Amino acid sequence: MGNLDKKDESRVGRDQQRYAESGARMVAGCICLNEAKDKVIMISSSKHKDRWILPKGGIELDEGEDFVVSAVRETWEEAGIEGKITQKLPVVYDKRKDAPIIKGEFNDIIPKTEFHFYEMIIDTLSVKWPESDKRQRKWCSYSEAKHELIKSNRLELIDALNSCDILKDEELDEDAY
Ligand code: 5FA
Repeated sequence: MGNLDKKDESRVGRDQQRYAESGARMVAGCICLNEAKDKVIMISSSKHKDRWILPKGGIELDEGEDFVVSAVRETWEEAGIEGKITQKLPVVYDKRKDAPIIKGEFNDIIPKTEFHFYEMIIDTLSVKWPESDKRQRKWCSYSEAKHELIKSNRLELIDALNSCDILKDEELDEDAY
C-alpha cells in the first residue's frame, strides 16, 4: 500500500492541486508512530517555525484515487519518514473559526479543506530529506502532541490523532502552560 517514488525535492505550487466536488482543498498526510505506538512524530510548520503540526499536503491531480500515494509522498517530502501504512483514518475537516468558507447551493457552509490521514508505523527516519533545511522533527507522546496542536490551533489534526491507535498517556494540564 502506497509505494514511495522517492524524490530529492518536494513538489511545489498549487497548479496540480485537487479539489473535492464541494470545492474543498484535498490534503493527505500520515500520523507516524513508533512500533510501540506510544510516540508520534511532529514537524514544524514552514510558515510558522514555532508551531508543530503533522506531515501533510495537497493531493495532486495525477496521483489517482488512492490518496495513500499523496500521503506517503508528503510524509517523505516534509518529514523524511518511510514506513508501513496500517490504516486509513476517517476524513477530518478544517475547523478554523475564521476560515474563509465556501457557501454551498443552499447557503450551507462547506469546510475549506478536507484531510485524508493514514496511520503509519515508521521504518526509517532519514537524516536528510527534501525539506530538512526548513523543518524540524520531534517525537511526542500523545499528550505532548495534543498540547502542541492546541498551541498551533490545529483542532482538525487533533481529530485525526484521536482516531489512530496511538496509546494515550496522561493528559497534560493545559492550564499549566
Ligand atoms: N491552513 C492553515 N491552517 C489550516 C487549518 N486549520 N485547516 C486547513 N488549512 C489550514 O499551512 C499550509 C496551508 O494550510 C496554508 O495555506 C494555510 O493557510 C492552510 P500549514 O498547515 O501551517 O503547513 P506549512 O506551513 O508547513 O505549509 P506547506 O507545507 O508549505 O503547505 P501545505 O501543507 O499546503 O503542503 P504542500 O505545499 O506540500 O501541498
